[in-house]
Amino acid sequence: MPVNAYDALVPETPAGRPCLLLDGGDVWSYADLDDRSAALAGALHRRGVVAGDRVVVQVPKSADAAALYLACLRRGVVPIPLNTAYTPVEVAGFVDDARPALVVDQPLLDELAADDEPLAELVPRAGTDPAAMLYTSGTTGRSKGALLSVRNLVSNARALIDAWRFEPGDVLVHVLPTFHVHGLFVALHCALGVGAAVRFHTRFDPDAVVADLGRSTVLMGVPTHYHRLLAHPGLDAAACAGMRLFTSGSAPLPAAEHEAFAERTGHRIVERYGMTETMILTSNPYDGDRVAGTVGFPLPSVELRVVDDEGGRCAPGTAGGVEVRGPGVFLGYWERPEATAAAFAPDGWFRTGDVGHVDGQGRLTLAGRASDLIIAGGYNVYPKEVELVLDALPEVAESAVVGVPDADLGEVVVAVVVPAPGATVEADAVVAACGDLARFKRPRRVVVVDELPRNAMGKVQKAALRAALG
Ligand code: MCA
Ligand code: AMP
Repeated sequence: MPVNAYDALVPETPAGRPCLLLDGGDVWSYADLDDRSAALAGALHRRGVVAGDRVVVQVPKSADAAALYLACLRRGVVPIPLNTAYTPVEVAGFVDDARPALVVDQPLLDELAADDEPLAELVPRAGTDPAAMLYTSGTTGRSKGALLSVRNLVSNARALIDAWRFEPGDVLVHVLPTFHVHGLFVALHCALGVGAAVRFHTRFDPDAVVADLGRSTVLMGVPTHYHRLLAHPGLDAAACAGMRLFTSGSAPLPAAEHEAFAERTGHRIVERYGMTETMILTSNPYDGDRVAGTVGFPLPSVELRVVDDEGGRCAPGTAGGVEVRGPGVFLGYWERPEATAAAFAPDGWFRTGDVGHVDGQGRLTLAGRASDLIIAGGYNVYPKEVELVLDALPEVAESAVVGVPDADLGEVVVAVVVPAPGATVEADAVVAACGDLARFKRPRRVVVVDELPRNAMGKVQKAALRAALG
């Protein structure tokens, strides 16, 4: 049955109801957001962008940026939001790969938003049509466009609104970037889907967030946010008086921080687990025990299994690869049939690349990842991408990039480098050589060694490096 994602995700809401409460004090009502997204829909149309076209968007978080996302949904256009930290070289790579009809930066967004011929029509799409494309490296190193369908977005929004009891009276503190599933879909869809208000912070400022908690009901964050809030002297039960829900995800929330937060505020954070390719998969319960260090139960429509290396099911308590099925699982990687095929088991289950175990009740605990992906502050860094840059330096014989535990960011990027014969490696030069990579990917520390630890097969032992550096 034809459906329009905007129509399905942002149901009719009393026009004057506040929607986006902005940093500077401005308020956009639901009618304002509807009008601006219709204006941007008109602007896209007049630039010849049609349903199914891809549009790359790299703009700072703003109300206009949110309206542009919704404008794309209205037109059936596939937005490709990019991290604002990506360098021009990285962006050029994505544009090359995606062949978008339009690349929107801030000047172009300003121009589009000034266009004043709204187009209110909502273009019908099939549930299986792509609604958005997000670059992610999945379980391997190379960035791929994950195609998420209209059904992926809509079904996950409904599941989360239900699981987390969203209602029109909610006020969501939105501190996440709007170029990832977490901030763009999970947070926005839950709030807009019920006509709730969104305190739209353009950056994460602990002072501003603590000040908002007294007049809000929900906060969604990554563990780094909670770590920084715990360092704020103003965080206590009184500051959270109106709050009903805190959620965490994108990276593991240390159990000690979950407990510390409960002690300080009286709130147990609901930790949940998801992935770009699958949307949100599991959540600790709204009612019932929220167990620190676990990511809870599969959402009602999600099937989850833990398998060993041969694909056999693991018994409860035994760790293995986490595989899933359900309406949130993506369509596949843009123009990468082999990578798409490799991401699924022969019987169609999606291989998350995460390692974990379930208990007798079906509650999932993650134990790590099968790959050596680094997650720093909720941003993914693929060691290979950084190693390729370092290995190209004349003074470097070889390198290994690992994630080393860090209280604030969870992990930080550390480069271990073996100098070429007779050469000297300067840490600053190594970091400077990464200038075409986004800053969050650049090594925070460079360690020079004579040789890398290897196993009998000659493979670099990253676990040994992490243990030695942690
Ligand atoms: C900023 N910097 C970082 C990171 N963020 N370095 C490493 N890792 C990071 N994540 C660096 C900047 O390059 C800069 O370095 C310095 O920190 C300060 O920059 P600033 O922008 O002020 O940073 P911040 O505001 O303190 O940012 C920290 C942050 C941010 C708020 C935690 O990283 C963030 O918003 N993370 C959330 C990511 C997220 O939403 N992930 C969801 C994806 P220099 O000083 O050298 O210039 S996962 C997902 O969507 C799935 C579905 C899921 O499960 O949710
Ligand atoms: P991304 O590919 O950016 O969507 O990141 C998804 C990955 O983040 C997952 O495959 C997990 O490894 C990790 N992740 C998300 N939520 C959690 C969580 N609550 N605990 C541990 N890891 C998580």
